[in-house]
Amino acid sequence: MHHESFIHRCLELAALGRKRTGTNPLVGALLVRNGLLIAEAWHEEFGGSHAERLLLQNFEQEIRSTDTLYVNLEPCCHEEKKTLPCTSILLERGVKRVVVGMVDPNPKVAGQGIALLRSRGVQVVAPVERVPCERLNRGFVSLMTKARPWITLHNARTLDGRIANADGSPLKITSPQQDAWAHEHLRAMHDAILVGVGTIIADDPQLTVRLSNTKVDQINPLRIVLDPNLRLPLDTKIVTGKAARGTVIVCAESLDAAGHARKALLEERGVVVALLPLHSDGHFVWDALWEYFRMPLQGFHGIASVLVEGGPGVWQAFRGAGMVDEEVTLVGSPTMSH
Ligand code: AOF
Ligand code: ZN
Repeated sequence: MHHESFIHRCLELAALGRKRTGTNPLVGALLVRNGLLIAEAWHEEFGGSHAERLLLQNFEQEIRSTDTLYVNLEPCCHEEKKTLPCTSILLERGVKRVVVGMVDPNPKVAGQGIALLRSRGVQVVAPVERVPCERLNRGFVSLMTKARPWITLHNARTLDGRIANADGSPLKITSPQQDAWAHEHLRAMHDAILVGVGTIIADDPQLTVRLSNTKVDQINPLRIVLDPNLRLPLDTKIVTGKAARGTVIVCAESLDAAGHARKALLEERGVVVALLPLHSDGHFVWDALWEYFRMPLQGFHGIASVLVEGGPGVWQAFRGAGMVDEEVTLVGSPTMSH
């Protein structure tokens, strides 16, 4: 049996749902008969059918007792959902063998899906390739276990540790190759990119996925700007033109009258301006922020992963709050020609 390679195929399928499943997990499922793949499906979007249900709905033939269903996440068994639990359709259709990548961290499932199937005579092998399964669904796992998205810090420095010129002006640190890598492996892999307003004022970045040569997601991450006093200039790239529709500016709920006027101007362009509580130390109340980003917003059904791109004040705030799951530093040699 090649359980591992079939689970890896589930993960490839599951990844097709990236940026479409919101706060739901990325799930792929397949059916194997006599060692051959005969059907596959994935959870395509938030609110759509779960992967294993979709697979069985589209596969009209009778299931044989020797067929094996593979799925990277434990089938759900909880009743109070939008749809019937997947364990029901597996049992109804007579699936007798199931291979599962990882236990569902959702406390409403948490092993009970597997236990139910076993109690009904289904042979369940689990977990298989748990580590890559948890890695793919790190956003969903984080939402379920920490009530916040997975957070990656992304920064760049020179070999000698500089992040800006001596006068504070921006310094182009990374090479075009490093930029393309970051677009493909960091920006395209996260639901949202977050920066402080200082980074927008200094660099006027676009915060989109565009430099990669290889096939990447067509959906750009949501752009989030932390801007307590709403200082954001109206002529920056992230709020002009089409980009505005994918941008959320987070500012303090205690905004003054001038701030409210700017907020109205931004909203006219399609930007969402979120008013959220601030602590006395000037940082946002993180729980309130993460709660806000669980909601449907600008085409996303909640945010499961965030790439924090800068600048130093924002990095420090995230480190200080213990909210860094992964940190990627690109080391560049800006004195060399690229
Ligand atoms: C998915 N897609 O393929 C699987 C999921 O809100 P609902 O009714 O869609 O249920 C979501 C829960 O179902 C989710 O938290 C997870 O525990 C379980 N499995 N969810 O969105 C899927 N298999
Ligand atoms: Zn399900």
